Amino acid sequence: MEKTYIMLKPDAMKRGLVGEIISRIEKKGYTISRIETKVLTAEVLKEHYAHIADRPFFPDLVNYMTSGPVVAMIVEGPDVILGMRILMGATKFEEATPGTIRGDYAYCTTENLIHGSDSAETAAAEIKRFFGC
Ligand code: IDP
Ligand code: MG
Repeated sequence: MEKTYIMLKPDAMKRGLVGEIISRIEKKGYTISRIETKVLTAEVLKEHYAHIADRPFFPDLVNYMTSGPVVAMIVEGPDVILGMRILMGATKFEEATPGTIRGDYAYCTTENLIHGSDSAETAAAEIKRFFGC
């Protein structure tokens, strides 16, 4: 069984969409094996988002991601890494199709509600970073 790291971003909490998003994950048939709210630091975000730390939008991303608590999860299921990326929808809001979480609820690219690991390597590293296992 594969595992991935999923994080509901601060806008999901502020907009009252946590239940709706978790419900979609459950209805898909995946199992949430760990779940915790966390307040992230700029330091951990520099590590988590190292691949985009030099982009002009990075300071706005850190402000947004530290603006309130996130819901951190380990989600399990067959091919769950790819399956969750499909359920989430594309990064850019204008490319996220209706029926996906971002396509239905995100109206800009920075505040796009949900994070999901994009490969087996990042899933393992992110689960270790946020859950220490
Ligand atoms: P992902 O979350 O779909 O894996 P990444 O490229 O890893 O996308 O980017 C991480 C996060 O950085 C995105 O989810 C989004 O919040 C933000 N982001 C990415 N690209 C842009 C952009 O072009 N403008 C503004 N924010 C962006
Ligand atoms: Mg990513």
